[in-house]
Order: sequence, then C-alpha cells, then structure tokens
Amino acid sequence: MTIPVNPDRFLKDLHDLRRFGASGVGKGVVRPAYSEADIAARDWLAGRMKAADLSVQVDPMGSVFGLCEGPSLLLGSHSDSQPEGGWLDGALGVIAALEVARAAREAGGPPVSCVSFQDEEGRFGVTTGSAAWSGALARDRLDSLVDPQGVTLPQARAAMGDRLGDWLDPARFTGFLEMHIEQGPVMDTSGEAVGVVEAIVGIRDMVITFEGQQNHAGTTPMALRKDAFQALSAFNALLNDRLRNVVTPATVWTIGHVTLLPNAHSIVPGKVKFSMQWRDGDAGRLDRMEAIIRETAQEVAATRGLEMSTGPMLGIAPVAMDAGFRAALSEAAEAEVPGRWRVMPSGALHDASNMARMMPAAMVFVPSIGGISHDFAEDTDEADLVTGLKVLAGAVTRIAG
Ligand code: HGY
Ligand code: MN
Ligand code: MN
Ligand code: MN
Repeated sequence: MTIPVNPDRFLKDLHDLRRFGASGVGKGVVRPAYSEADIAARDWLAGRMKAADLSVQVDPMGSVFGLCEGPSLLLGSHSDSQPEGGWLDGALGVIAALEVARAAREAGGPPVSCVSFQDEEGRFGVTTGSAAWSGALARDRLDSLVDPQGVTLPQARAAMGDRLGDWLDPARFTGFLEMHIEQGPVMDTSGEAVGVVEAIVGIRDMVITFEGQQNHAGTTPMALRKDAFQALSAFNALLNDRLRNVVTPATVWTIGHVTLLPNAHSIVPGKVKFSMQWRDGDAGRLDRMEAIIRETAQEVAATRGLEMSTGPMLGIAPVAMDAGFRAALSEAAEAEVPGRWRVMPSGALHDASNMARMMPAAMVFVPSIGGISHDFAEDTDEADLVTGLKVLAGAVTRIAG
C-alpha cells in the first residue's frame, strides 16, 4: 500500500522542533546533546510519538524510540545539533520517520518504529548514541568519555535523570532507513532532488597534546622557546605536505577544536590540545593516515623539545549500504522524480553507519542549499523536503509492503 504521508503535518512538526534551542540567527539551532534544549526537544518528541499511538522507550544513552508492537522497520536520525547547527541536520530524519510511522499506523500499513539517537554530533565522540547501541563504541568506554569542556558523559547523562531506560533488543527491528540532508554541494549544483547513499565514509578522531614551556613573551629568545602554538603550526604544515602523497580528492582531515594554554598575549604558550579528525572511504587509507599523523606529531615535538601525547582514538569504519534497501530507495526515487536522482557516497557520518552493523540499513539524501551545513545558514527547499519524505515512505512500502 502507499503510505499516505501528510506533508503539512510533517513540515509543522519540523518547524516546531526548531523552536528548541533556536539560535536567533536564521533558522539555526544550538541543541547539543544533553543540553536543556536537547532534553526539552526529546520530551516534546516523546509526546508526539505518544500522540501517534507509538510507545516511547528511552535507552541508557538517551536515544528516544517510538515503537509499534512486534517486529518492524526502524526509521530515524538524531535531534541533537552541533554547537552551531542547522535546523535540518538530524531533525529532518527524525520528523520524517515520525511522519511515516504515524501515517502507516493510521492507514493500517506496515509496522514502522522511529528513533531520535542521542549525541550523533559527537559531543562525546563520534555518533555516540547509536555507536554505543551497536557496539561500535564499547560500552565499557562510555564512562571515560569527556567533552571538550571537561564534562564527563555520566555527568551529562545525569541531566536526563529517570527518563533513561534499558537498551533495546536490535532483533525487534528488521532494518533501518535514515533520511538526511546531503550537507554538501553535489545535488544543489546538479539540480537533482534525491540522493541514494551507496556507502558512508569511515572516520577517526583523537586529541593530540603538545606540552612545552610557558614563559615570558618579551624576554624569552626565539631560539630557546618551547612554544606549543609554533609546534601546532609546524605540525599542521608538515602534515598537509605529507598527507598529499596518500590521499584522494575525497579524503578530508580537520583540526577543528584547539585549546591553547594559557591563551594570553604576552605569554609563550606552554600547552596546546587539539582535535585531529580524518575521514575516507577506505580503511587502509585511514590506517596510513594515522601512521603519518602520529609520526609527524612525534617528530615535531622531538625537534622542538616538547612532549607529545595522544588521547584515546574513536572511529567508525567505512560501511556500504544494504543493496536491497538501496534498490527500494532507487525505485521510489525514480517513481517520485524520474531522472532527477543519483547514487552517491556520504562524506558525513550518520547513525546509519552504526545501524548497518546490526541490520540492513540505507539512507536517502535531499539537497542542501549552497552545500552549507554545520552552520546556522543550513537550509533546503520545502519541495525537496517533501520529495524526500515521499521517497522514504515509498521505500518503506517496497520493503515492508
Ligand atoms: O560530523 C559528522 O559527519 C556528523 O554530522 N556528526
Ligand atoms: Mn546529521
Ligand atoms: Mn551533523
Ligand atoms: Mn611582567
């Protein structure tokens, strides 16, 4: 049967979710995992699930499930945001999932459950909520995770109090589908409306620390300094040079968070802690990059007389999407927007990466205006949002009938 999704109801819920943590700049949101806004949004979402006659269960990480009875497909994404996030990254997939589950239930269609995973945006790691559920992140590591401000995961989770429940048995779900914005420029440039994801890149992420000697910025001769900022700067230049030999145009690496200590005009900085993240579709290349990163950091520290240390590494392996689910999405896309869709990889991480470890999983993308995401300016044309919803519903029909 065709699942009679309601585009107006879907768009209204999507805009209602945006009010939680609204940044006041464009449609942007500030809704990091376990913040007041995030928890309020999860409570609102639980209410919408109950109103749709789904039973709500929250797992030990704070991922919120809206369940129907018996085995079902699971649809969803995440409702936490980056520290400066867009209104669609994650939220779109959560509300599309809610709408398809709700419409299917009302019409006596196939059983569909929905979920908003917690901390996909990695306040405590990489897609933390779904990684912990799938085992990609060992559960005995959870208590040792710390955010960039020094808050531990157990401290942050405590804010969800007695909302937290037990892990769900993945065996109750027959597969996972996630709708998401592309977060890149490909479809916006080509004019296509839908992307069917073939594979999701792998990621590795760790913190590197250089520790030198804090000193007076007026009296310490340049040749005698053990300057942590200069070490980071030299490391970055050397690393970019060396990685060039092993990467492809699709490989990316980012130093996105830096803490320079003590961070004052007239003090030679004694310490720098920074995030080092790299992504590629090939696990062997991720290994080779890791070796170069570690060697280069070691070498720069040794040459300049600083100490170098690395924190625990987090990672998610590259993963292919399920062939049958991809075919269902492709058929649904062709039916909805003939010739205006493509098959493409995902350079962003998604909860679907972890779900693919436990059950068949696949993803559908809609375009991002200007290719902008992880920014308040992130947006997508309403017509594309609705097209994506219909393709998702069409794929559910083809998979679960
Ligand atoms: O960074 C990512 O790829 C994801 O948005 N957390
Ligand atoms: Mn996302
Ligand atoms: Mn994101
Ligand atoms: Mn002085």
